[in-house]
Amino acid sequence: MSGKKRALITGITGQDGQHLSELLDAKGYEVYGLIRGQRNARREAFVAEFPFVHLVEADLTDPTSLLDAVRVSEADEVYNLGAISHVGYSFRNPQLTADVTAKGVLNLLEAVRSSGRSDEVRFYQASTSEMFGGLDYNRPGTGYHEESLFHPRSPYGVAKLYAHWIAKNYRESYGMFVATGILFNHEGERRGLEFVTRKITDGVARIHHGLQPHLVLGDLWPKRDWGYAGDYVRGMWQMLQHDEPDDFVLATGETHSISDFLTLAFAEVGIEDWTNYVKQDPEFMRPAEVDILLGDPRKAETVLGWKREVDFPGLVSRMVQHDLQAVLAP
Ligand code: NAP
Ligand code: G4F
Repeated sequence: MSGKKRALITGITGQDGQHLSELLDAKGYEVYGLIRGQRNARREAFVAEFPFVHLVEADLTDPTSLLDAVRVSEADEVYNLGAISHVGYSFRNPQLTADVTAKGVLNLLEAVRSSGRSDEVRFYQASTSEMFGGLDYNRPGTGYHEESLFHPRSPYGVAKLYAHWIAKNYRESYGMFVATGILFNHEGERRGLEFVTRKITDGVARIHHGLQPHLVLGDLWPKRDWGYAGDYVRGMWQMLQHDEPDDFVLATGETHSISDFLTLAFAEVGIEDWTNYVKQDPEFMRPAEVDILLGDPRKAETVLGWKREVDFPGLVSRMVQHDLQAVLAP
């Protein structure tokens, strides 16, 4: 075996998994990625773009496959990014969300524990600002921090809260190195088209090229603390290099509405008044909404030295510029 550090990433085909694979490869890691299902187009595309990743077939709902993945990879660091991660979808499929996003974490922690290597493995759990819920009573003026009260507002948020606490429980019960990153929304050119930012930048690019007449969205007033995914995966890695396992918020400390995002995105293609290009449909509204998310990243900045580099206008601009090319690709 080479002297390289070894990492196992679940959710490797997702936005963060792609950024993290690149980061760890650049740092000289041997990267293993958990991939589910049979051969399909997404897998082929992933292999073409990330040939350095060793793929291991497994599923977060299948404990035996996870034990195999931990054993085969002999990972020093396990990053659990796999999840049903779409909040709207979680209302339509709450049981699957619980199986994957909540119990899947327990399955993976147990796989590490029973592999006999739990003393050597550092584990990252992808926790989320959705656990806070964005309500008036629990929202500090300076933004949510690691000790803020939780009040999840979706089956996804509730599943992630279980995942967060079972991860902390394995740290406290078994002395495992388990860090949780409470990450606020992070976006970029690899964001799935089902999330609002990428739906907007893809739509703006299509409208600009005459490929689509308008965008259909849900509520436009909710506010999010939006950062760039590349900055956030750096923070995940920093959490696992720290002396002690701990919980860290990653956020920008700014919050903007979907309308603000629309204004900057349309301005990028010279459209000042976007109202005629955006329609609303209840299909994209949720039974319970998270009104406003604002994070306080001071602990990560002070303890880890983490700092985000891309600001809000920079994020919108890079996504629109990317999609202006991407929508024309064959
Ligand atoms: P994403 O793009 O939706 O990717 C989700 C990944 O999970 C995909 O690779 C998917 O694989 C995998 N997955 C789904 N079901 C699975 C199963 N049963 N077994 C194994 N893998 C499964 O998510 P992301 O934006 O990269 O986010 C990464 C993690 O951070 C997620 O846990 C998310 O909940 C959390 N998070 C994200 C944000 C954010 O703003 N992006 C903020 C806070 C927390 P397939 O390709 O096979 O579907
Ligand atoms: O882009 P979204 O779907 O992201 P959301 O719900 O904030 O969740 C994302 O961030 C979380 C961190 O806080 C992650 F944990 C989670 O995994 C995911 O990555 O929706 C953002 C906002 C919501 O208020 C939604 O109601 O945009 C609103 N929205 C309005 N129209 C829409 C749409 N969202 C989507 N996906 N599609 C719409 O057409």
